[in-house]
Amino acid sequence: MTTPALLPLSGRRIPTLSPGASSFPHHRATLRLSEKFILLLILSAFITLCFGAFFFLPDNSKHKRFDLGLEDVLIPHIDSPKEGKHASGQVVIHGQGGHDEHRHREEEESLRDKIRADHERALQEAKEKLRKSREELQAEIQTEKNKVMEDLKKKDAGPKPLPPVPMPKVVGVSDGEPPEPDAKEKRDKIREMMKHAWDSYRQYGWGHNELKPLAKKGHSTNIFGNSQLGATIVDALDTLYIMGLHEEFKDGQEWIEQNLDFGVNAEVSVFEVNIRFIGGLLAAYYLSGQEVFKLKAVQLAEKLLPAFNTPTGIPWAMVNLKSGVGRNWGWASAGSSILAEFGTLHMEFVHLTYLTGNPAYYQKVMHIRKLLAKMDRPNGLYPNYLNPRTGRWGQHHTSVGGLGDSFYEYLLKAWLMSDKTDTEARKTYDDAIEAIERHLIRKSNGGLTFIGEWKNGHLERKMGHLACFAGGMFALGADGSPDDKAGHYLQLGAEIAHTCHESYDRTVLKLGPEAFKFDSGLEAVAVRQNEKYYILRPEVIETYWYMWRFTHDPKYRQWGWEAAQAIDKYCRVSGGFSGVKDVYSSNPTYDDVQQSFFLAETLKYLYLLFSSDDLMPFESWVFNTEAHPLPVLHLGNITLPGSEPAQR
Ligand code: DMJ
Repeated sequence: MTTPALLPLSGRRIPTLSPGASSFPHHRATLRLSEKFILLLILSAFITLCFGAFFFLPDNSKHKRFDLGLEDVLIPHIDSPKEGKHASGQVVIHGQGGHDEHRHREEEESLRDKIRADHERALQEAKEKLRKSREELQAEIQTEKNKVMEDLKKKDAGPKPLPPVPMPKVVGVSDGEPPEPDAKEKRDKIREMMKHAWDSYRQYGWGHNELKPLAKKGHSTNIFGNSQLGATIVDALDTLYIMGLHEEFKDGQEWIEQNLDFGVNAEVSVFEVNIRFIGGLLAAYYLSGQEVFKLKAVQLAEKLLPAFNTPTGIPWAMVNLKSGVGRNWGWASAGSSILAEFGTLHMEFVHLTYLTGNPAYYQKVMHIRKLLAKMDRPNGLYPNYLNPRTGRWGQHHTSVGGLGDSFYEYLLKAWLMSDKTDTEARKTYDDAIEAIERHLIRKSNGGLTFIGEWKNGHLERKMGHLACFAGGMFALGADGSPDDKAGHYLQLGAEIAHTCHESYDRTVLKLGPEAFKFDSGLEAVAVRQNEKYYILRPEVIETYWYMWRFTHDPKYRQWGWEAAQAIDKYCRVSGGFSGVKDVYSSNPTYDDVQQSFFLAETLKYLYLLFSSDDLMPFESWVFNTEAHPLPVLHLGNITLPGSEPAQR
């Protein structure tokens, strides 16, 4: 019998199997690689089964009596300390009486029969497979392929349709035109700044995450991984909506409908993606009622869930949107997750459960809260680092600025967003703030109240721009604070606002530095070169807005206007707005980045500062940490799936 060396298959030529090497009836059949692979699989399954049979035998002591020639392998050696326990077990078995002997023999018999039967069945199955014709095998492969295609299609079709849920009462989405002509004029100017930022991004960076306003091209940072997810579009949507820039909003919506795809191979920051994308999409949904935003938010949220697959349930800082593999920042204390990152998910995740009926989101964030509640807190403070593998704190650093900030903010806002029913969140916030006041908040020699940073039992007399948001937080939390301390917290908010304003006022550009000191005769000024930059951050203006809403003291509008003018004067370029590297220099250089939060937060807070209070009132809306408004959920009337007490 001659066997052609090669037969053409699908345009490729591959060698045949040697006929003498197998019981394959169609000796001359040529096998494709996939078929060979199946055969190999079958054979290896068969071999595995043979070996597996031995390994699954119930007790080592019984194996000894099998005439399989494997005693030496299966019976532990007496001199092995790890296996000494098994050896002593053997002695006990050998010491049994005749009845036991008989029983053992029977068991062995039946076990041997079982193995024999298994072998025969496997052999039979293997033979049947091998007997199949090439066509049959091809048909099987095709069926498998079809199944895979079907699964893929199902995946592409996106999540199952979401259950209908009542839209929370959306009030205060009004024009908010202020009665004062001066405020109206200023508000128009802020809207014009937003137009310039948006149009520049539209022209030069469309679809990229951010914009390089000097180079006039797209920009991105590692928080978005290697992706083009249009972060600026998503972050800016609700600001556009609130400002009545509806054409621009529609443009953004269209881009999202046609281009926003989260199945990309990009390792993103769970925190940043949550606050900017999920927060932004949810806010756009609640404001406009357009389903696409809700669907996209849910699709993205599903991609973030694998980040919670850690030994403790404390999520990784980063997750790959495609593979679901998570990890932490290399710089974070011995592989730790960060308080302000895993502690800033609650608002969005509660809304996700509300909108999808899927309890997973709510349960994930409640698990984090419960875990934290059980932990010891040095001096009542929450350290910024927590190891997701061990569940232990990393370095004992505490801060209300970067790494800690929005954890405290979300405790307060969880309570507000639940229509003040989540009293556990409120209590946790109150306790945390009490410890912060005791250990971190001080008055400088010049009478400026500041929030320092706690580092291993030592207070660093330095405050970050990021910590300036806390003025607004204290004011927002004043009502409802324990021991009738509402006045105290409103005052504390005012003092922080004043200090942060000083940090702006003591610079050449009237823009605040990234961090400022209260040490060695210094008051609210930056010392190190790498702390002198301003990157279009919102926190100081955010505090002005909250203070304005609670006090209507005109100085807050005045301070906000000073900041707006400085931004327009020193950060505006023909291609958008840029951060500056040194606020103490009259001739600053640009960092050439238009941050997405400039459109999401800085300009939105400025606009609201010059609007009337009936636009987005606090009774109905709570702003997430990226200034995306989410409606208050009247949880007195709603039960979130997963929040019900466990059934007995
Ligand atoms: C924003 O992305 C959010 O406010 C976050 O909580 C921290 N700060 C940046 C802007 O400064």
